[in-house]
Amino acid sequence: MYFDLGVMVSYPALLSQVADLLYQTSLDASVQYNSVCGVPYTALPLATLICDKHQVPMLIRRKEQKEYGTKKLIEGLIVPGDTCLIVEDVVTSGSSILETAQMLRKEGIIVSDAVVLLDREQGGRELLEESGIRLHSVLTLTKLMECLHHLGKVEEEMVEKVCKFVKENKITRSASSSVKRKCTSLSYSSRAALLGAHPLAARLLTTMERKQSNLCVSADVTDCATLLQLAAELGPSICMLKTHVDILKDFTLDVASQLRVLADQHDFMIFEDRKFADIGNTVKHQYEGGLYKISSWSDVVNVHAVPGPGVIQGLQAVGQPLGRGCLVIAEMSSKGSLATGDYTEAAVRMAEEHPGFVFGFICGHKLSDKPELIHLTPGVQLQQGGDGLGQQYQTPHEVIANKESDIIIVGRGILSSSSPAEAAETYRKAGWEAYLSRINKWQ
Ligand code: 5BU
Repeated sequence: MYFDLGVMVSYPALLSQVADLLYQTSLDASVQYNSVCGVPYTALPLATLICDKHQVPMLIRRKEQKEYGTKKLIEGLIVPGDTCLIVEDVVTSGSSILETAQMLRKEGIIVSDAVVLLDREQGGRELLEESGIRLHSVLTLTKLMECLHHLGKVEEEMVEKVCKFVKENKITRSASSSVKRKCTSLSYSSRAALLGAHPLAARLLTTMERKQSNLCVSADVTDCATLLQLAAELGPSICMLKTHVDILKDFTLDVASQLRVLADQHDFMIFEDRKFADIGNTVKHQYEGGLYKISSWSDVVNVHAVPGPGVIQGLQAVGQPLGRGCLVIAEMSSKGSLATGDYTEAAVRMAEEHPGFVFGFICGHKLSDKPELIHLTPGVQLQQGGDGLGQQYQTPHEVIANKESDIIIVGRGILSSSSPAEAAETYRKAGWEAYLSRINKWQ
């Protein structure tokens, strides 16, 4: 069974009508995007027509890398953090859309939706969904056959034959995607029990399941009394409290001890968001000494990958004997972040190579198929948007259910509420429901 949709380019009026239908389908699904990219080649003119008619910027995916000049695989203005809608003519397994999405994602572009003229209903929709891409189709094969039959163009017998063929020829998942499916559907508690899980990750995952919380509150306040009050009030709702100790105007080690007591009492981890980014020897001092003595009270710290593995090894020398853990910043939530593509991939490798100390990532979406690693995502609020200074927000559902991260990090979404405790409960429930919908998807 083959659909030769390439022939559409010879019928300009038809091509233009198809472009309109694709655009309308994305509107009906309320898809938001900043650019459009057609899967080469048939969908290229369709994307061009949509972009021209509706004045949307276009991105072009090259099929072959240029051998001279920029060697770029994506042409057009790339703005990391922007969202791109993929356009395609026909979908069978979804692999061409996925390839295009991977190339765009490598550049830091968000891809969450694709629109297609014809869905052959052979498993592409489900496979794309596993990779966080919703498929919107103008037509499904069943609908097409119904129409053709209704118009007297095909016999009943042919309709049945086609439907039978589709049913019997669903695309089977590749080994790698079944691993992905498996680890996406694992519960926090079953991941805690995995061999190779860092003891701190195992403790955290167990706490998350027990408290039904994948919420980390970012306690970005400037005085210690407010910090301690927040820790006491929000303690029951959170699995982790994130601090920026250097914005506190009255920090003392006694405050750190009081915070530690609250953390133990309410069973949450303390995460000092220090973002170490120097050579191993310097970060060792910054972690252990100075005014803050971070290693003495914080369960978790994080590092930028930019200095190379030495930054982890320096911290590990101090933190591992104390049972502490570390997160590698593989992506950032801020607009224009340079932590994308090859950098992100190298950061993931660096994390995976230090299992004795690193137990996860700061990132925008799931990056590793190792279920013992934990993904934490900042830039979360109940409404999408930004803060005017580069911060970009995704919703808890988007982060946990669609992007398959594990923990939402929420600051102002909770702190600027008149009742932070109530707001924290709202976020806890939203994060937990998103987690349940993710793991139940495959049951
Ligand atoms: P917000 O109020 O929810 O926007 O606060 C987010 C917090 O997460 C804030 O403390 C940031 O320093 C921190 N953060 C972030 O927003 N984005 C990142 O990529 C990283 C940390 Br890493």
